[in-house]
Amino acid sequence: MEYIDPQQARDMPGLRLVLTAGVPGPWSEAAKAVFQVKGVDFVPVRQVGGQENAELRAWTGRDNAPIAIQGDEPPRDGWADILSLAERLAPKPGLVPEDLVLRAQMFGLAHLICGPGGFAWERRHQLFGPIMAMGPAGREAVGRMAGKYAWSEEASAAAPARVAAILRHLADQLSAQAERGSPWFVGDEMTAVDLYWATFCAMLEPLPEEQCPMPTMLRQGYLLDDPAIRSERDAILLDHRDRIYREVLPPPDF
Ligand SMILES: N[C@@H](CCC(=O)N[C@@H](CS)C(=O)NCC(=O)O)C(=O)O
Repeated sequence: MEYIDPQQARDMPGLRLVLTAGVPGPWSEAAKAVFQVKGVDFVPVRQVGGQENAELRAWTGRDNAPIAIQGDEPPRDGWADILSLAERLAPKPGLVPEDLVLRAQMFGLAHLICGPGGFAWERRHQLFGPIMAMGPAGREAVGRMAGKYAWSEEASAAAPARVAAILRHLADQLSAQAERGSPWFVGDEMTAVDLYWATFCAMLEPLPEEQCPMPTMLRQGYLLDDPAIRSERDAILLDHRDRIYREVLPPPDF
């Protein structure tokens, strides 16, 4: 992916998408996926994970990723706001169900994957635990992010049980759907939550190295290898991710 700097992107027209450069960050990959599926072009803008990102902050008032900036509109940095923007820019294919029961279900599941207290949020709390415990070197590496995302030792200790519960709920949902003959998380068509799971599944088990080369340290950190959390039920979650990357999404490019 060819990134441009915030300073340069600021005055460009159209959609600019700020992404964490050099890592397949699930939130960034998810935002990209939504626009890619809809065929909406964007200018990729560089965010450097865990750093100050002063130029970005001067432009958008934010320093993390993803952020979608359409023309002169206010920057959007939440997954749901980014999805709404994508739906407006390209209504087809729709990724948000018309049916209200399905829509509520879709946003609920997406929140369990992407939102505060969700799968990736809790995985991040878990992942930062041993790094913060390393002392000054660890704090140097992730201290800024730990502060930004409300990490604490308590949050880190509570995370495994929360991660496990969410994974079981997502697996239950896919199993129930399979029983009623649908290969999607909700209803009978692909929605945003299918893309979110495909991209966020990296924090359960990254895609194989051939498909998604990434630094070994990051791969080890993303992999959830706690036997108390892993379960044979993960297979349905991994299969779903694999199918989305086989049939819908290009391999991550970061
Ligand atoms: N606000 C986003 C969440 C974004 C987020 O958590 N971004 C993290 C991904 S680890 C990030 O940018 N981390 C790098 C940093 O903060 O520098 C949403 O609700 O969709």
